[in-house]
Amino acid sequence: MPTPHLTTLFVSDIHLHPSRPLTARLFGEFLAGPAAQAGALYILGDLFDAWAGDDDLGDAFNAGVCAALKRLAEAGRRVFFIPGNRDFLVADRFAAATGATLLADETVVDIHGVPTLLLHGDTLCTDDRAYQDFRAMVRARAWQEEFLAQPLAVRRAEIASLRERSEAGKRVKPQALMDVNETAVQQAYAAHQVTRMIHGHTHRQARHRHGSFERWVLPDWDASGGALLCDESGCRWLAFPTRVGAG
Ligand code: LP5
Ligand code: MN
Repeated sequence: MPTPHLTTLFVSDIHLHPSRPLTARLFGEFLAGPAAQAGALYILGDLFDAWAGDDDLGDAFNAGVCAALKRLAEAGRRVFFIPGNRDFLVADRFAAATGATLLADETVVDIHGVPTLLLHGDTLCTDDRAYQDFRAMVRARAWQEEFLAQPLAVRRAEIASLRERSEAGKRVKPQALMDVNETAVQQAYAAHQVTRMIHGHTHRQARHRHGSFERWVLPDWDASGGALLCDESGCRWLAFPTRVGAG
């Protein structure tokens, strides 16, 4: 058994949405169970299916998720959030509602003695030029100010259309194009001077090892969910007993 409060948990790609109540329930159970036993929880992006801006907190489903995170933070667990490509519009009101500390896209954290690069993972997928061009556009401050100036309903409709377009695109984009680019991975290790990184986004759960380098890819929660648990002795997968299925 890991020592309570001396463990660190990592999750990503939970894609919470009211249409997937079983995933939301599993996440609630995860917060009340394993996360409540850990010292810290890092959410590495795509907690939500999509986040239209912090006025999305007015939505009862979103508010419920944020309140559950806040309970964890108020119980003394540190909660950290790195934005994903679905929820990079989270800002100060989200941080206040959850008690989470927002971290930069690529952040190095000392995880039980090992400097570890934490990131969503989309920046490593450099072969997907259409996505990287799109990312550069929507991550620009001016674009975001213009987008957020629109009514919430308009933003939600645009996002719904974009989500459909994204899912259709993923059905025809070659699988290799949507995975990480190995050169980008090596550059990230070098730029941040680390030998370990943890990310999500590709939904290809794995532990990749190259010599002394280690890259953990977190699972998404669309099928079964899961988390990575790290402590003094290293990292290992935390699987969940129940499958989410299509829920
Ligand atoms: O998210 P996922 O896993 O399906 O796919 C990603 C990439 N897709 C995206 C788009 C998101 O899914 C949509 C949700 C965004 C919510 C953020 C809110 C603010 C933005 C709102 C803008 C209107 O990130 C997908 C990758 C895939 O990962 C694998 O890595 O391939 O990339 C794309 O789908 C991008 C397309 O290839 C290019 C799209 C160009 C669209 C330009 C028009 C934008 C305006 C549309 C308004 C209706
Ligand atoms: Mn993602």
